[in-house]
Amino acid sequence: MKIFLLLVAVELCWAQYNPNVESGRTSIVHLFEWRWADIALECERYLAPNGYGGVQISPPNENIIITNPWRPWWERYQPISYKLCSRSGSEDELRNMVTRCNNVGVHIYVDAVVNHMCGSGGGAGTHATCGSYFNAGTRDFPAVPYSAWDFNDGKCHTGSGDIENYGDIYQVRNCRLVSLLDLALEKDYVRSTVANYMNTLIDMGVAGFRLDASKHMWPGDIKAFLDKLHNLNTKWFPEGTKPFIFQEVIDLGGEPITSDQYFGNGRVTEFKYGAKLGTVIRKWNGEKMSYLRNWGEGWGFMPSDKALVFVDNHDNQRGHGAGGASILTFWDPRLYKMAVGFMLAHPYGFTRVMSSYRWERNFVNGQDQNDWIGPPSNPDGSTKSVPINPDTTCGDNWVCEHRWRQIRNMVIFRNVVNGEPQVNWWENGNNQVAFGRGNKGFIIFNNDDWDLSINLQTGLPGGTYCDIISGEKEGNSCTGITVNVQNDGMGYFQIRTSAEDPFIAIHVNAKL
Ligand code: AAO
Repeated sequence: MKIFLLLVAVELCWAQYNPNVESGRTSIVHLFEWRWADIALECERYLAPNGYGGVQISPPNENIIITNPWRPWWERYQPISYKLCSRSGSEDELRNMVTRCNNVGVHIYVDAVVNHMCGSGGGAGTHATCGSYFNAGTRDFPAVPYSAWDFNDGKCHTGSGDIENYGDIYQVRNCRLVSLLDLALEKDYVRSTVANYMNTLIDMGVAGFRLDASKHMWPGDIKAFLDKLHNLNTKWFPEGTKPFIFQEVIDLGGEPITSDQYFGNGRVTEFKYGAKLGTVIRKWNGEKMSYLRNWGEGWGFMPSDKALVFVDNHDNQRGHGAGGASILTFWDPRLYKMAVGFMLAHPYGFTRVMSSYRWERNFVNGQDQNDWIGPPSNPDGSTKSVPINPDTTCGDNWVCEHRWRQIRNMVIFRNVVNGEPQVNWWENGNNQVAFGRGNKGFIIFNNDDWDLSINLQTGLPGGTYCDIISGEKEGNSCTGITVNVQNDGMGYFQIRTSAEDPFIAIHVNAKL
């Protein structure tokens, strides 16, 4: 009986909070707007060999086609049905990708848009990615099917029918987010329909879900459809495994809806993480890296085992969502690599790496007029595939941050130090900091405007290590900086302000 209760407790503790990555893997990457065929290849040729645990994919279900502006990325956040054809590919291509990725130990996490359907001004017709008919004006989505009964219109009491005040929890959850038709998730029919959609994906082999716009759904409604979900496909997961759930709730403080209201359902996105880390690394508001000593819960973040963390996401890298100007992205590569490096070295949270495409920005009064631009595409609107250059970077404006040596090697670092405590913190009172992870890895940053040269306790066994930021271990030599650690664990580090990347990281698997 005792053992049984213990097992139940373990199950309750882990269940939907467990990312379901293969043992030894600790991060996922958001391959924003990638085609399923490209993701399948990427799992096999790059993600598996480099220790990535999974991929967050763009919404796979049918969405509205918007042509003014031309095929914006955000049309995929306007569902028309739960049929599985999208700009990323067909249902067959989706299934093929899930199978091939799972077969190499890389799992798939679906961005589930279930709070709403398309915008109220979406019109009527068959301008949708599987060609299904719909009428936004009459709330008719026969391909699901949903009808006017299945929406919240009657429950919202704002003049516009849209959310007008984030201080009012009833508006936020019963009214339309930017005019998107709000589903009545208190209805069992809607809950079951959403659960059926998610179960189709679970049966296909996906490992979990990002729940889009969770702030706009009542936590109890989310729980009701989660309770209807199947366990994961036993072809790839142990019997009785629940899907990993992470809910998109933007909580930067100052609103009545808070992240902790959602902990019962699964993990929650910690938006404070990227907003604060960006401020620190940019040295805005008098922030310095030394203050990162108690990074994590000490900064008022949610408990580590509830947090999904990231430096930037597909919204705030282009001024949507929240976080503001401090958010670091690939547009500031030197600072960005430091931020991602810090995130991947630090034990807090479950980490997600962003992988983006470049677009032509056009700032007017600080606002990017081109924040809508969709993925690299052909004139007919189809998304371009991701070409790989001889030097392993990506072409055609796919940024592929996850292939940047510094980021990829830090994903491996995190796997190597997994489970080790943070130790040997050092700081200079400004922007030079260092810390270790048990006796497995050590990282040091110089974000000050003067050179750093110092002997520090690394906690590592004596030997010669390859810095995995300036290079890596290749055969029996280092392609970048070499670090000597004495038998007492002391190591000498030098980082000039002129360094391409002002940080150094070493771990036991990159020892000569
Ligand atoms: C598009 C058009 C709209 C049009 C609509 C319907 O842009 O003009 O009305 O179609 O025709 C994405 C795009 C939207 C797009 C939508 C549908 O971002 O532009 O609308 O697809 O195509 C809120 C939500 C959050 C949401 C975020 C964008 O809470 O869930 O807005 N993110 C997800 C997705 C996102 C997607 C959707 C949801 C919809 O990741 O890609 O939208 O499926 C406050 C609130 C936040 C709120 C923000 C932004 O944030 O707290 O909850 O996020 O405002 O409205 C400070 C505050 C901070 C505040 C922030 C911004 O930082 O501290 O709390 O300022 O004011």
